[in-house]
Amino acid sequence: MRHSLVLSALLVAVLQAGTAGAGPAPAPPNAQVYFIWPYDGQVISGGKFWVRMGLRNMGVAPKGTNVPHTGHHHVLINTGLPSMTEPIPNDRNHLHFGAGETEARIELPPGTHTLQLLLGDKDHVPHNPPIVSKKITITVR
Ligand SMILES: [Cu+2]
Repeated sequence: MRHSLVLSALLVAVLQAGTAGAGPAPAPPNAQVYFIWPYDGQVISGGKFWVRMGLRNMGVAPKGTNVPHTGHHHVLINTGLPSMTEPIPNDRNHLHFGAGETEARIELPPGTHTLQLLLGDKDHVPHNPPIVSKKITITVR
C-alpha cells in the first residue's frame, strides 16, 4: 500500500517534469524567433518605433488557428519570461499580436528597456520547446 502510494507520487512527479517546461503544441527544434528591428543596444530618438519580428522554420498564424507548427508573436517588455505552460499574460508588459502581425508600432518612455519575443500557440501558450528570442536592450531618448 505504502509502496504503491510512493510509486504513484513518483509517477506524478515524472509526468509533471515531462511537461513542466513547455505547452502542448510541438515546435520544430530548429524554429527561431528573432528581432529584425530594433537591434540589441540600439538608441532610438523619439518614443515611437517599429518592431519587426522574424520567424524561421515555423509559420505565423492568427490566434485560434489550429495548424501544426504555427503561432503568433508576443513582445515582452521590461519583464522576464512568463510561465511556459499557461497562456501568456495580456497587459502592457506582454503584447499579443493575435492577428498574425509581424511588425508593430510601439511607444516607450525615455530610458532603457528590454524587449523579448515569445511565440504562442492558438491559445497563447508557448510551444514545446518554447520559441523565445534573445532579450535585447534598447535606449529611448
Ligand atoms: Cu497571444
